[in-house]
This record gives sequence, structure tokens and C-alpha cells, in this order.
Amino acid sequence: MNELQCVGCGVAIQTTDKEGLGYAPPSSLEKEKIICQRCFKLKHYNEVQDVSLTDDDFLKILNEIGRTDSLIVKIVDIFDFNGSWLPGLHRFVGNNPILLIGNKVDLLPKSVKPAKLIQWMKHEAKELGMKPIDVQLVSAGKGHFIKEAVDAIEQYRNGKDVYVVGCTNVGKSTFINRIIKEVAGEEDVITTSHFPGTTLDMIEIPLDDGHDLIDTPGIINHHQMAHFVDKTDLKIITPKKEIKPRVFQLNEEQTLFFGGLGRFDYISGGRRSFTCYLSNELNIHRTKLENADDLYEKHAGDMLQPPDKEGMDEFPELIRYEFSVKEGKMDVVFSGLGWVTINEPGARVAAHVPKGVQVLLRKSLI
Ligand SMILES: Nc1nc2c(ncn2[C@@H]2O[C@H](COP(=O)(O)OP(=O)(O)OP(=O)(O)O)[C@@H](O)[C@H]2O)c(=O)[nH]1
Ligand SMILES: [Mg+2]
Repeated sequence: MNELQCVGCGVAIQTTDKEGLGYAPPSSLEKEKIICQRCFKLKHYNEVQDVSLTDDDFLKILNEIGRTDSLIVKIVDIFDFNGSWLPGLHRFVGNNPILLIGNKVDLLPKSVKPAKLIQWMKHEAKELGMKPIDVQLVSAGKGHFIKEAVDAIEQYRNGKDVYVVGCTNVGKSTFINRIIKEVAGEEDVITTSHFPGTTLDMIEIPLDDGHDLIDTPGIINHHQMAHFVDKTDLKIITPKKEIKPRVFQLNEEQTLFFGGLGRFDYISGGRRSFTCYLSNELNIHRTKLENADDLYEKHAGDMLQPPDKEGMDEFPELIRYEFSVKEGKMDVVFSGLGWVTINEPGARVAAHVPKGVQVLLRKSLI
């Protein structure tokens, strides 16, 4: 890579087209570290400029990784484990070993034991057909377990390059920034933001043996809730601090609405409790199952929001999925929104999500 690159997002710098990708004013070329206009706006005004890269562009960038001899660090968002998993990853990594890291552990209740979570991640990874060389848990945002992760990377990379890959928004750049801060003391080198698609090209951070730690653009998972809501609503549904589990004692034929974005029907199984793990800012509304359709019809966008009234126009209809829990403690996952834990077997429930968003039943995480 000889051309000038933005230190924040990796995009190739150009100084002629003000509206185009990678624009930086000509005067900035004299600086030691060049930052593009989009990163500047993100950093200073938290404003995002939409990008004209397509899925194919991103895939092309990532395809190079399969031809390297390197360590792959795959990051998943522990709050949206399945939604941020990236099923096709093996196509990019070739035969390289994968270190799996669950990020954003700070969002889970403190009572959750890290060792148990790692066990759970190993189990899920196996179910999903992946054999990582190791599994770690971190909070890149808060700096928890970073030293452990750095030690693991050092151990497994065997003097090779390290590619940090994953879905958009899982915290790859935050993770690398955190490592840079720990090692070199420099803060916020790479641009991060709560908008998906922040990093635009590979960013190489030199390691002390001549190899690199490489940030990569996240792969977009179009099934994530983040793509169905606008910027304001994204803030509401994205948890920023430790999630306070909300417990509901429900009778049969009762419904919970998560704003207007999701709906959970308890159909049968006797009176029992359900635990909701969602952003603390997201409103939960309880009603009778028989009234739920009407209520959504009348109040989606006002009483049941986000999305707000304006966002409703383009909002896809909710699709219903039914589940019977026959054994164990299970989670009904509303991808990108959170999950509801069914504490005991013997319940029939239904989950409603916008068309295109993933719902699944999994072994309980907590
Ligand atoms: N709560 C919490 N939030 C985090 C953590 N790490 C990252 N985030 C937030 O997650 C969002 C995405 O972070 P980025 O580092 O930009 O994610 P990325 O994977 O590089 O995203 P792309 O470049 O779009 O692929 C930001 O709002 C971060 O502040 C964490 O450990 N805990
Ligand atoms: Mg990034």
C-alpha cells in the first residue's frame, strides 16, 4: 500500500472531489497523520457520511486474507452473538488459525461468570462449525481482559501478521485502539463509531517484529436490527452499559412489546417468569395476547416506539415465529435487540420481528 491512507478508516486519500470518498483538504497532506473528512466529522461531530462501498467491495478486501499466512482474530459482539457471527468466515480465512474473541462483556450482568461464558461460546462455536484455537472474552470499550487477549495473540501468532475480522460494529477498531493504548499509550488512533461500516479498508498497525496487526472493514450482516432503524433509534436499542435484566411474571396469553421493534407472546405453559435482556432504554409494554394485533396496528410508532411515527412508513411488517421449549433453560433471541430467557421448559411462545431480522432459540447464555 503506497498510496496515502486515512489513519482513521484506511480509505485511500484524495484531495480533488469534496463529496467523494477519502477526501481530505490539500493542506492536510503535510501532516504526519492524514485523516479523511468523513472520519473528521465522525470524530468531532459524531455525524456519519454514507459510504458508496458495496458488499462486494468489502468482500474483495477480505478475500486477500485467505492468501496470507497469519493469525485471524475473529471478534463477535457478545450481546448479539448470533447476529454478529458471520457464517461464511471460513471462506476468507483459508487455513489460518482463528482466535475467537467475544467483545462487550461489560454489557452483561456482573453476576455472569466469564469462565462459564467462554464455555458457552466454545459450545456455540462448535455448533456453528468452527474450531477456534482458543476463546477469549474482553471489553474493548472498558479495557477488561485486554492483557489476556494480547498475551493470547502473542502466543498464537508465532511471529506472523494478525488480522482482526468480524461483522460491522462488533468493536474491532475499538479493540485495536485499546491495544495501541496499552502498548504505546496513544489514544483513539482509529476511528470508531456506533454506526455500522466505519472502517473502510485494511489498516496496518506495525508490531515490533516487523509484522502487523491489521484492522479490517466489518462485513455487513443485513439481518441485523441496526439496518431497520434510523440513527436515533439505533442509540436507544444499543445498550451502552450493563444490562439490567427485567423479569416479568406472565400468565398464558400475555404479550410483551419491545418498543415497536419486537413482540414476545407467551402462549401456554402456566404462570411463570421470563427475563428480558434488552437495552435499558428500550421500553417494554405488557398487554393481553388477544389485544396485541390491535395495539400494534393503532400504536406502533407512538406508544410503541422506536421506531417513531416517521420511521414507521418504511418499517417492514412483523413476522411471527413460534417455539416450544421442551428442555433446559433457553433464550429466544431477537437478533440485535436482545433476548428473552425462558427459565424452565414446557412453554410455548412466539416471537415477532421485522421481516428480515433473525430470530432463534438457543441454549441460555446466562
Ligand atoms: N459497551 C461496549 N461497547 C463497545 C465495546 N467495544 C466497542 N464498543 C462500541 O461498539 C461500536 C462499534 O465499535 P467499532 O470499534 O467502531 O466497531 P468495528 O467492528 O470496528 O466496526 P466497523 O468498522 O463498522 O466494522 C462503538 O459505538 C463502540 O463504542 C465494548 O467493549 N463495550
Ligand atoms: Mg472498525
